[in-house]
Amino acid sequence: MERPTISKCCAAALLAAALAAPSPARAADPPDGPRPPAAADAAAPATPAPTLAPPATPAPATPPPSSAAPALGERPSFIHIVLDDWGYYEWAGMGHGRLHTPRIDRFAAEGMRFTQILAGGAVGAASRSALLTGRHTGHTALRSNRRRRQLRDADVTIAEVLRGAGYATAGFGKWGVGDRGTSGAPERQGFELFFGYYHPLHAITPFPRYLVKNGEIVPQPGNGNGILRGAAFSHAVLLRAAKDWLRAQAGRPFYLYLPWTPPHGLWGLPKDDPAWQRFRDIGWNVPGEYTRSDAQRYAALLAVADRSIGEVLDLLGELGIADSTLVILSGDNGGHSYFRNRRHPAGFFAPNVDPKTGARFRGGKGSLYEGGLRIPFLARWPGRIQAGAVSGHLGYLPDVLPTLAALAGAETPPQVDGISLLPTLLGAAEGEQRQHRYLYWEDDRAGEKKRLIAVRMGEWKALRTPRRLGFSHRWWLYHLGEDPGEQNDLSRHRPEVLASLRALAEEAHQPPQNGEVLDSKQAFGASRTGRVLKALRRWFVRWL
Ligand SMILES: [Ca+2]
Repeated sequence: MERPTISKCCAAALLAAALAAPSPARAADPPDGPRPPAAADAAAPATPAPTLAPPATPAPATPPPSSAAPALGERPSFIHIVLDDWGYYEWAGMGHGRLHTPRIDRFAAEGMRFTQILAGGAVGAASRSALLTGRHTGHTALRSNRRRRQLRDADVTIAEVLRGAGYATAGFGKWGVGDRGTSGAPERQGFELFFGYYHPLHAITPFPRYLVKNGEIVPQPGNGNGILRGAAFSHAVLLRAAKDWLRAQAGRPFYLYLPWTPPHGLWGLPKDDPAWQRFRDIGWNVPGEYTRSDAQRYAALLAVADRSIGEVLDLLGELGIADSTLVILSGDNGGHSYFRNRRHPAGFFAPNVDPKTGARFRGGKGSLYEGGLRIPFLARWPGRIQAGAVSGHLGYLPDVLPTLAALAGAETPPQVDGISLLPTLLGAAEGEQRQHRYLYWEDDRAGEKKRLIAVRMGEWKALRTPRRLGFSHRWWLYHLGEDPGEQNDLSRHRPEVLASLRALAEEAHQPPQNGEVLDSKQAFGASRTGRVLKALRRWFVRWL
C-alpha cells in the first residue's frame, strides 16, 4: 500500500518556500521549454514529472506581491470548487466553441492546469468519497452511486484533517456521500457548516422545496410547483450563503468546499438570468434529454457557474486574501455525452472530444475508460503557482487531501492513498514530486463480485469490464501514451504487463464497508425522504 506523505523535511521546506517566496523564480524559465498545451493533452506524459508550458493565452501579469502576502508561518486558506459532471473539454480555454467561460479561462491563465489529475471514480458519489477521504475506490466507503451508502464514522475527511489543524470548515452545494441521520452527514465529517443538498437525488431539482443546513430542513419559499421552476434558485441561494460565510472568516484560515450542482441535470435556471438570455434564442436544433431547450439550458448553467467562479475570486480580492488562498477548480467525474444524435455521436457539447484535434477519450461518465475519469483540474494561487502553467503529472482526486494537509502543516492520515501535489504546484524540480506506483478505481454498481476495475501504472492501463450478458468479465490492456483513445487492446500481446496490473488490482481492493444509519426516520429510504422522492416524481411528470 502506498504511503502518501512526503517526508517531513521535504514538506516543511516546501511549505516554507510556499509561504515565504511570493514569486517563484522558475516562473521565468519553464524547464521543458515551449510546449503547447494541446500537445500535452494528446499524449500527456504519465510518469515523468510536471511539464510546465507557456500559457495558451497570454496570461495577465501576475499581480505583484502585496503587503497582504502571508508572512512565514501563516498558512493559506483553501477553496475547492467542484462543477458536477463538468467535462474535460467543456470550456472555451480548451478550444470549445459553444460554451461561454471567460472566468474559467482566466482562472487557467492565472493558475496551473493539470492534464492528468483524474476523477476519484466514474460517478459522483464514488469520486467525492475518494476526494474527501483521500482514499481510492478500493478502500473508500462509496464506490458507485448505489443507494444507501455513506461515509463511515471512522473515515477521516479533508474537513476533519483541516479542522483539527485550526481551520474553519464549510461546504455549500451537493454533498452526496451521506444523508441526514447517517454517519456520512457532512456535520459529522468535519464541516462546521454544510448547506445544500445531502442526497444526490434531491439535487436533481434546481428549485427544491427545501435545502438542508447541518441536518436541519431549510424551506425554500416559492418552490415546489414543478422541479424546473420556482422562486429560489438553489445555486444562487447557496452562492450567497457561501460568500456571506467567506466574509465572516476574518483572519482565520479556512477550507471552503463548493460542490456546485451546475451543469448537472435536470437543467433549470431563472428566466431573467443573463446567462439564459445569452443562450435562449441561439437556435441549436438538438434533441434534449427532458425539454427541447436542454442544450441551451446546459450552456447557460455552465455560464452561471463560470460567473459564480468570478464572483468568488473577486470577493477574495475584495477581502485582500487572494494571495493567501489556494483555489482548486475541478469536475467530479468525466463528462456525459448529453444531447446525442447521429450528427453529434459524442454529444452536442462533446465533453470528451478535443475540439482542436477531434481526438476522443473513450466512454464518459460512469465508465472507467478515460472519458469517465478525465476531468478539468485547475489550481490558482497568485504569486505561488506559476501563471499559465500546464502539468502532465499523473494523479487523481485523492491527492487533494494530502496536498492541503501539507500546506496546513497537518498530519496526513496513514490510510490515505493520495500523494501531495505540492511540489508540482510550486514548480519544484522533477525529482521532488513523488509519483504514484499505481492508480486504482473500481465501481460496484452491479455488486462487489461484478465490480468494474481499472488500474493505471505509468502509461499502462488495464480494465475489467463485463461481457455482453454480464455473467462474466474480461480484462483489457491499453498503452495510453500511444493509444489515449483506448482502442488497441494489448492484453494478448503483453500478458506479463496485464498480469502485473491485475496483481495490483488484487492488492488495492478491500471489501467495501458502509457507514452507519443513526436515525432511520431521517435517512434515505425511510418514510420522509421516500415521500419526498415520490412527490418529486409526481411533480416531474406533471410539470415538466
Ligand atoms: Ca457528478
